Amino acid sequence: MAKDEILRLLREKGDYVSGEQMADALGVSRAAIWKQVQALMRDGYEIESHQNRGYKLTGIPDRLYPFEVQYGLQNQLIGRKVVHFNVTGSTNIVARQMAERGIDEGTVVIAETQNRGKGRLGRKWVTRQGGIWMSVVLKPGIDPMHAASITLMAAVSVTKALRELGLEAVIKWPNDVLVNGKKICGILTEMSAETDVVNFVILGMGINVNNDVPLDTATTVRSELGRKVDRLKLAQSILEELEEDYITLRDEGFTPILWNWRRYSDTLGRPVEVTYQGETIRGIAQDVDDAGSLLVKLPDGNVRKIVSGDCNHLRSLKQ
Ligand code: BT5
Repeated sequence: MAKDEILRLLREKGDYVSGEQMADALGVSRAAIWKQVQALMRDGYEIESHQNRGYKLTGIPDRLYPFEVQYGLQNQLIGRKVVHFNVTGSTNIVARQMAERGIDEGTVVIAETQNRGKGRLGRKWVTRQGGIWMSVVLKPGIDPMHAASITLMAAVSVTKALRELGLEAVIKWPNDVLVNGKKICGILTEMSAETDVVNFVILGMGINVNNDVPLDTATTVRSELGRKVDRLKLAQSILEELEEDYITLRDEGFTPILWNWRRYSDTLGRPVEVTYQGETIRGIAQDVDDAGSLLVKLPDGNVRKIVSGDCNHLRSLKQ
């Protein structure tokens, strides 16, 4: 796209580039360049124009535009296509519709805000400007029984990216990343499957970054670090961790991911209360198996396998 090409030229030069130079490089007229420069300015880019010297990029908007997300991203697969919305209902729904129409694996759908952000089981996800709300289309070719491993993998990737910022991020089974006991990220994995094979997985991730979140149980990167962070860099770092973990999962299976998951888990070894299909059990979270299910040791010594559910960490089993 001409707009992206202009942006690339301005970025690479880091100084004034004349309209004529850009027009020659892109094989279009100078008037066409000016039109695209104006479009970029409407998108929030700050561009100085000087009669003789041309155009200079002086400011980038705080938006997760596809060009910005892809610029400098080290990935081959995840993020090779990025779709951006200022507002949408839910990035998971948009990504699903695209996947149904056969969009490539690795496509990332990002929204600045969502007005129907989804949690699991019909719950709402609060989405305000300043967070990272994105969904990735994956085609892992795994057994539907193993789809939970994608959720656990993403929790590992997000945790690693948050730790690079200096946060003590930990994982709460199955789909939460916590900092100081509060939820900083939630993951929603949805799939389309036949009996024995997954057609595609939509991996939705919501990360509270510079946004407000009106919940006592939640926190944000900004409030934990006491400063705003570069949302774009964090989004790129999450996508890079995700690519590494996804390739490991595809090539070597879930075991190496599980090792990292155990390392960052805040759930294992703890007394927990797990609600699963209307039933609530208490016990000690013993381990996670190779399908991502939680193994809970009950007070009578039996071990229950929980495929999915809600998990609360308890101080003690008598709590
Ligand atoms: C989740 O569900 O944690 C999955 C959240 C996935 C959100 C992403 S954003 C991009 C993509 N598009 C979507 O529409 N969704 C995905 P669950 O475990 O059911 O947790 C939901 C609960 O978390 C809610 O009932 C609230 O208590 C709490 N919650 C809601 N918004 C939150 C937020 N922004 N931060 C932390 N906690 C939140």
